[in-house]
Amino acid sequence: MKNSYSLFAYLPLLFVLAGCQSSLPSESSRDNVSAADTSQPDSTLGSVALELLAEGFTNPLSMEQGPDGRYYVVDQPGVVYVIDTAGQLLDQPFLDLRDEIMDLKPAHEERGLLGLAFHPDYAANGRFFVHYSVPLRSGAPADYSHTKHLSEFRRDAADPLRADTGTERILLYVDEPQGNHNGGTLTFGPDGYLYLGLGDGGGANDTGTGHLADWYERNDGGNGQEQTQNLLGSIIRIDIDQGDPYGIPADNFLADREGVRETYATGLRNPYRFSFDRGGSNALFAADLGQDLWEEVDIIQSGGNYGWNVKEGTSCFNAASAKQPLADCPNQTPDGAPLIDPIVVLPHKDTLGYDGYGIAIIGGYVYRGGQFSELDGDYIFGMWTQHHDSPAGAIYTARNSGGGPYDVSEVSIRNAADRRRGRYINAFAQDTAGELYVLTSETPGPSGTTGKIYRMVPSSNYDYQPTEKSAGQQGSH
Ligand SMILES: [Ca+2]
Ligand SMILES: [Ca+2]
Ligand SMILES: [Ca+2]
Repeated sequence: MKNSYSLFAYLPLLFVLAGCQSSLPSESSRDNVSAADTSQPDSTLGSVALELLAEGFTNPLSMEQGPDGRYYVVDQPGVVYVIDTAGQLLDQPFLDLRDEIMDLKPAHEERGLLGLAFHPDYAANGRFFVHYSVPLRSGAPADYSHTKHLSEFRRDAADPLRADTGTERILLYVDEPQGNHNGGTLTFGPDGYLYLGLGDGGGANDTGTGHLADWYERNDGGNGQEQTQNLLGSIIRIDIDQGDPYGIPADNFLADREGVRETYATGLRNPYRFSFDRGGSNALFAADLGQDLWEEVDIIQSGGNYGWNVKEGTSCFNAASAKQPLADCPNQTPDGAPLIDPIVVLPHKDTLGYDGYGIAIIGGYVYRGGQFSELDGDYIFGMWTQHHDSPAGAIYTARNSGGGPYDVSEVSIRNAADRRRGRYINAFAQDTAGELYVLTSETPGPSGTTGKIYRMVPSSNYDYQPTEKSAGQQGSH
């Protein structure tokens, strides 16, 4: 994840704040973004408390409930832990890749073990997939940072609570120019294909070492837009039931373009967490981390282009001076592909006079569980924190109000006098019943043992607090 340096080194000023209604600034309002709608939501979303599921992790980044009912927790340093159906965290890890994973920095680190996905038929075939960071492989450009593996493993034949590390099959190597923007999510879609999010290569502005030129000459760089030479800046999709080492779905939009055939959607900066709606039309919701000004949520369509580094949110990104957007920019590629705007755009605290939301948007899930009927169909997501050096993650809902930007409200967490204090929100998880979990730590990097996982449960003393901002309030920064 974590938003290590990308978010930090490059968004250091963005912290943030509270929920309220989000509003996408239009192109015409860009020069006066503080006029965007920050009115308060009229909302009583339900009562939410956080109930501790398990603790003692370092920096939990994802959790999957297996077909056996157990929870499998991905801890960034390289371990997958098991929580049994009684809620007991088992001593024996399911998988331990710490010897393979590169040395991680104790703070602000986006590398490590980043994602886990069970094959849809895992109960029968024991196949699962992970995505993790290793030292730069031989043959990669010498000035690059590291290499990532997308690997398949199998469950141990004799002990179903342990992986057989001898079964590793590396399906894909991704050489990363910089240490940040590693994406991370690995998940199966309703189509049975495996999806993986890849960042733009890191650094800042989508420029510098390893950032290729694209069609948009006004901004340097452009792995997000470049679609011929590497997979960076994309969500990819592969068929792990065909081919060697995998097959390419015939309708991948670049399926005939050697070298980038895996591409499913492009124009992304760092799609760290994304998920499919298990209901509705099974839409793919991805939170794409912003740089200095805007965080966003996109609904990802096959072949879609989400704008980076032409746009950050709906703003015209300026790679030469990232905090000063350009006055105008294209809304489509030269081939006529539209640059698709987000469904949610949230400002950083210091963004152009806004009283913003936070550092690093954390993608979650469309709520389809049974505990909070009023949240059914809402997209639940978070902000990692508001200030880089202090844990203050927040949870939000985005509701489709019928076309246009979704309405965003903050979920007030009761049981703790610490509604937005004390936790970095690293990720969310969803169990097989559709209920949601929040994965947290109290330090910004992969060190210590403050990692905790909470289940979102109803609270009897719920008190919804929509926002700390008032309409029209402006930052003084
Ligand atoms: Ca360019
Ligand atoms: Ca690309
Ligand atoms: Ca975008």
